[in-house]
Amino acid sequence: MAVTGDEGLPYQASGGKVLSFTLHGGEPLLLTLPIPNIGLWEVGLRGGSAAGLTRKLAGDGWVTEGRSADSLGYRRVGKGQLALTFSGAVHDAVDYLWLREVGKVKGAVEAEDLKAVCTGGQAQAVIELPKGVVRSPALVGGAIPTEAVCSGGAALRFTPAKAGDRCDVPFDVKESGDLGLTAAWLQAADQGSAKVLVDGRPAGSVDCRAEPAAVGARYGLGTWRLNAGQHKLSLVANEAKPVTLDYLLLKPAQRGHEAECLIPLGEAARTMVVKERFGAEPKWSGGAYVKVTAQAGRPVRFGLVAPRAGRYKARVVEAKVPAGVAARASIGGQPFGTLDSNGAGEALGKGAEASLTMRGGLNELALAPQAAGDLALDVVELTYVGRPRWQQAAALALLLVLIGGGVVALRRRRRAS
Ligand SMILES: [Ca+2]
Repeated sequence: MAVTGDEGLPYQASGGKVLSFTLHGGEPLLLTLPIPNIGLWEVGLRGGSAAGLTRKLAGDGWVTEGRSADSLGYRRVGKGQLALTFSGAVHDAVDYLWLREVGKVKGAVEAEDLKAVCTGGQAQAVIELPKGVVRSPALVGGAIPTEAVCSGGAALRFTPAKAGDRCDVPFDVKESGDLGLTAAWLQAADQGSAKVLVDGRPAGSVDCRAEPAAVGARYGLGTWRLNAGQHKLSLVANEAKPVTLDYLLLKPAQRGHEAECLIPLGEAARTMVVKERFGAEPKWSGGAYVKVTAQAGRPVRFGLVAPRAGRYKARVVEAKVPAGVAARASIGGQPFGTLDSNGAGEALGKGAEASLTMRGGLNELALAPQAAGDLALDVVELTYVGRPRWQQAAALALLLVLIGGGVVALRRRRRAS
């Protein structure tokens, strides 16, 4: 092994020098790469590609294939060192090695770091992804990784033994308030479906069966009023097949229920795309809008979480998109007017307003398209107005009974005196 010039090489070496080595099939050549912090790293090199030469990285298994010809792939590694070995019976040279950290999704609560507790089945952190995994088209734009890797290089896989098995995943909320929750999932042919609960309350369900295998799909779990402290996301298996959670996002609700935090119901998730703002697009509420490709006569449904039962003033704001169509909107079966998603380009919608009654927890927002095309939603604003009318009537009746009782008692006392 020696540092030599690049005269005998078909390329010009960086700095004009390379590490040349000759192996005789015995002890491998070991190079140690310094890793500054835990995370997902892509490792690559120039050179060391002669036929008959085997390159091997120590540590956990491959996450996925590398992006380019000189990339060896991705490894999730801790602080310390990563060993790269060359073996075979061959003469070759290495020009340089490179390390690149693959970013986590900004603000993500990595599922693999959460302490899941299962009732039936098991949960474990996984780093291996299915062969041929792609980046899901369900989330585009914004500051998201474009590579087909999990955020943080790992995910939490819940493998139920049977339908009904449950996995509780605790997560922390730092400040009390209304929080929009979303979760990213691994999708593959061997994945299953599960009901989702937030602190034991229904938050829809996910179906992670898909081909080809994909990472990056992120779906809403609702906007919830949560106090600071520990909360619980629960997965209840619909079948004996795994579901794999990549990360959670907790986003303070500034304006209302962001469309990307609404819970897709029924078929809505199949064609749903979250479009995050990353440049000169209109200023979507919360930085994103949601688009679903609808078929004529087939309503698109979302779950909308009301913090308590009562009367609300609600405003549903659509987004305008080129292939957009108009749809009749309703919440809990109460008509809401028409929203038109059609625009010359991407644009902010005007919205429609209505007063209505909602139950506490999950309510259904339905959009019935007037033709086949795209339905796009930006945000739903909910303002609590008061108790439901039946509760008001009951309170009034109770008050009248109390007053009546009081009057009777007063008269009796007067007669007695
Ligand atoms: Ca993750």
